[in-house]
Amino acid sequence: LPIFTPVRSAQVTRKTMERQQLLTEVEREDFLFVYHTIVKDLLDIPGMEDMEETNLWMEKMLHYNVTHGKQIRGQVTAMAYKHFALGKLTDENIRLSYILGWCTEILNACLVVADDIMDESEIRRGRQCWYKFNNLGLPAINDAMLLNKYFKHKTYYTKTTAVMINITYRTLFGQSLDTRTSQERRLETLGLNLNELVNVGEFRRFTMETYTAIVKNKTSLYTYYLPFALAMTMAEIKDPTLFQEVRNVAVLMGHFLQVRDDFLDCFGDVELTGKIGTDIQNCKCSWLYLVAMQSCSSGQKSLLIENYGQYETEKISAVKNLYNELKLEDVYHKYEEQAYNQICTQIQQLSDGLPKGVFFRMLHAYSLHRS
Ligand code: GPP
Ligand code: MG
Ligand code: MG
Ligand code: MG
Repeated sequence: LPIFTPVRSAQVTRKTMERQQLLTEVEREDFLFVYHTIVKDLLDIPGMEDMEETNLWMEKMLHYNVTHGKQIRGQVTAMAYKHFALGKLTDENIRLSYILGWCTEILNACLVVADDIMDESEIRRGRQCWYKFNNLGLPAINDAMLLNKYFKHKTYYTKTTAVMINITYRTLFGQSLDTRTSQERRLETLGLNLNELVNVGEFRRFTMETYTAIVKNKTSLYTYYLPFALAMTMAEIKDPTLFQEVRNVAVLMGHFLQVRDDFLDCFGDVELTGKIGTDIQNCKCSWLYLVAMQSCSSGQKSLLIENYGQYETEKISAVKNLYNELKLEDVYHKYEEQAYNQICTQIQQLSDGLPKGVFFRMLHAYSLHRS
């Protein structure tokens, strides 16, 4: 198994993060070159010559939101395709796999722009969140356009499109559960009941079970399953058990990533994560909160309930102080080590046809950043 160094917020430097690469430098240049050609295709639409200014605007919007991440999902799509393509690996197919990779990146850009609005965040990737000074643009529609333009005559067109739509759908559902769980908790502390207000079925409480459902849907599937599923679909892999194996390990890896994301929301260094946490004031069903509730005394529990989900600085600090008292940093590092080992074992046990090395590299590529 690869040697594991737990991620300690204070110890991780930019250098160690930059060492985690997926595609080689030359491949990354080609990957970026493909980005510029597809942006041109997306914006040079016949009959829209009168929209030149808006086209430039859209180009700027895409550049700001799509290219500034670590591009892990996109690169993994391309790497996984290389593994699965075998005899079908041509320059043209590599280029097409890069386009599919950019589809995952455009989807991610769309999701994080929306997520930052929902979470009232200020900073993403070390820069102002896009919504702070701008309208949204239409990134999701771009995926459909790209797939149609480049893949419409391919035998795998319908299936790749279905994978894209299906996973986007699951992510929206996960995000819906994420935001409603918070709203419901907030109202509960005010003595109100969202159930009665909007007349829908029973809401799910703040439990680890709810957390697992949120994370599987909002994070794991689009981050870890989608890139592999797209690559496998393009390579026309048919065996459903292979897709299921990838899905199972993706769910574990996504859970691990989101727990770390929740931990860093409170304990992370803004310089390294590129974002400022908002989970406490947003009343998020965060891993830290659930663990705190499980391990605190009844006095601490009332303090936590009184102060969680509110914007006053003193209340946020009260929650952070309690997290410190409960030594949640240590609890997290224990979890991290155990979960990491479990994931490594699962990857080792994958069928021989699956690219274990790509899974390991993806696992290590997310050291601090999530996007
Ligand atoms: C992240 O949770 C979840 C997503 C980025 C998926 C968003 C999906 C939508 C349908 C909008 P998070 O809010 O903890 O992430 P971060 O910490 O990066 O803001
Ligand atoms: Mg969110
Ligand atoms: Mg967020
Ligand atoms: Mg977060």
